[in-house]
Amino acid sequence: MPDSKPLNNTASSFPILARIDSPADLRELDESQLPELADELREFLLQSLSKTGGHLASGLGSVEITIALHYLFDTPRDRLVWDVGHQCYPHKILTGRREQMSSLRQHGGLSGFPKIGESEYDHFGAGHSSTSISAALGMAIASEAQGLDNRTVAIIGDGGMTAGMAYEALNHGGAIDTDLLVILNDNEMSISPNVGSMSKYLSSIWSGKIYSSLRSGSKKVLRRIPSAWELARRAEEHVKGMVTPGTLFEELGFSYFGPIDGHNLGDLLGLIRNLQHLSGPRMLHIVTRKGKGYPPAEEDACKFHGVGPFDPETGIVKSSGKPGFQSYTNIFSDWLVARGERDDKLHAITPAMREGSGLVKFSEQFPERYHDVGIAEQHAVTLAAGMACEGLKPVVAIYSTFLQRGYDQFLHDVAVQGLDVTFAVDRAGVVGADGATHTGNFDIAFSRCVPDVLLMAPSSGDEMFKLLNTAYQYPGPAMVRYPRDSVAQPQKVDVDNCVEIGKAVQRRRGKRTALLVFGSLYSLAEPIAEELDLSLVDMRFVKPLDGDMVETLAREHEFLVTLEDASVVGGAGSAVLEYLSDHGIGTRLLRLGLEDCFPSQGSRDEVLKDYGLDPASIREAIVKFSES
Ligand SMILES: Cc1ncc(C[n+]2csc(CCOP(=O)(O)OP(=O)(O)O)c2C)c(N)n1
Repeated sequence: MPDSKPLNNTASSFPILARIDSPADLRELDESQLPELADELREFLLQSLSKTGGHLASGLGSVEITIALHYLFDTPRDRLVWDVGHQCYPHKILTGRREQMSSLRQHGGLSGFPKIGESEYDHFGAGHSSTSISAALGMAIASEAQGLDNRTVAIIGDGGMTAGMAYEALNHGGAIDTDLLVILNDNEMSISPNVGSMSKYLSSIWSGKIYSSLRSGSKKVLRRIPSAWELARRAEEHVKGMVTPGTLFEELGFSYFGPIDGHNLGDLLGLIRNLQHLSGPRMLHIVTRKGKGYPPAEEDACKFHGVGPFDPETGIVKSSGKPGFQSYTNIFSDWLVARGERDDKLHAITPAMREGSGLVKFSEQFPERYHDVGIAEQHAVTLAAGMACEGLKPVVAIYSTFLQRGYDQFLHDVAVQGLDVTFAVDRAGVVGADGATHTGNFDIAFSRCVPDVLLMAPSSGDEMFKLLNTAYQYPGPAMVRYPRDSVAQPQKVDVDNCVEIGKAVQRRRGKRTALLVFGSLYSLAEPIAEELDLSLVDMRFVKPLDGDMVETLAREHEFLVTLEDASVVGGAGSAVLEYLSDHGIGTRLLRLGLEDCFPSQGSRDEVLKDYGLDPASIREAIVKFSES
């Protein structure tokens, strides 16, 4: 664990919270003490995250439901499955990890998500959204099959409910009688305001527009299950008429309760207690406020969805940018707007990542050509395929890790049909604090086996423009992958210049050893090449690989070294190795990249160092290899 100081959590600062080292301690409290505990938990979370950074707004919004669930359920025997997991910090604090919160998301510290190996209370790991109902249903079926009587609860947000997977699970769960409680935590926000007709439907239930018209209809549905009807009647009395049936979920086979105020502990406890007497698939819809209790986060929940360290008094986030440097994301953002100005066929698509993917400017300037499809990567990719069929020029801006969700769509809908879709693949390689679930180290391996795809990795900001132009003008599927990192600010936005497809550039001539760099680690490679007198090549393309260049380098050098910010298993270095082997070339090759692993968490530099991708380790590995 890192040597970071725990927050001052003495009894005087947090008198109730300081006594809770496990949910068993929480259950000792009198119900009347819980609102006070909620206040302390919120304050603790705020103070703690102001130092470490992290997902603040979602946790603030889920304080009461977390307390209620641990108070009423027999955790860890009963299972809680958090969707995405970014809202689980209150859960971490109440389950014995309060003192470790100062290490949250730090190198060697607590994960920012639930993690099975971290605690017996983390029943299912997450990071990607909309898995909770499936996982919880699986656990519930397993419990039933083994004759156990423990209970399972999935907690999912309205953002999480925009993904198809959630409906696949509801469709299955609603058709079998397995005992499962789904808590739908609805705050009308994904990272940015939630989108789509389901979001509108949920809001319309809450705003009461369909309250009265549904009331009689759903009573009919519930009457078919006498215990449910009786429960609904009692629960309804208990929460003073705040329970409104929701037909859509009932049609899917779930007994639906809500919506109720998810910050009112009395209502939550009353209703959940009653729901515990029911069996079968049930859904409780609670309405919460993202950022609850901290005005800066309530006003700008998007900014406080995931933040760096900030001043808790003012809400001002500490700046982390390096002067003269620009993030690859911003470079893409500038390119997209400039290219969009030129070409009204350009449509930009994001699966719920407007801010992270650098689409804010484009969305403001070209709202009619901007499509936030919700957390729906599969749909995003096939939507682009459809647009391309009809002559549009779609650009899918997607994180490497989330492209994994859209892989079949990329392969089957786009690539097989050779459709003209540009993929701007952000967060490719080491991502830093989000850790293993978000790492983008697999995209090269899973994309380069797909025929006729262009796969490129820029070595600088200026190169990024050229490779984006090349991808955009290529009349088939093309990907540009770039990391969560900054590079020297390019001179000006370039929407014209392309590079020759499949051609690398030799930037330095040296002796004995040639260093072949795929992508952003180029900036680390340059001084090493100078110092060790290496030949240095900016490979630009993983696919098609510049075979002529590889052959020439192999002929002229004793050793080849490849360098990439991606898994070495199936990575760009593997492509070079295959080429050498296929052509009977025996030159020795060292492949540097992420080893066969799920990378650790920490700052990008710390994680790169863990895998020998910091300048000193790269240098040492090359020296050792060239001497062997
Ligand atoms: C498959 C996938 N795509 C995108 C994301 C990025 N992401 C993390 S949280 C989030 C919004 C989740 O909204 P919601 O479920 O409503 O939770 P809230 O933050 O509002 O509490 C998104 C899009 C993700 N984690 N997983």
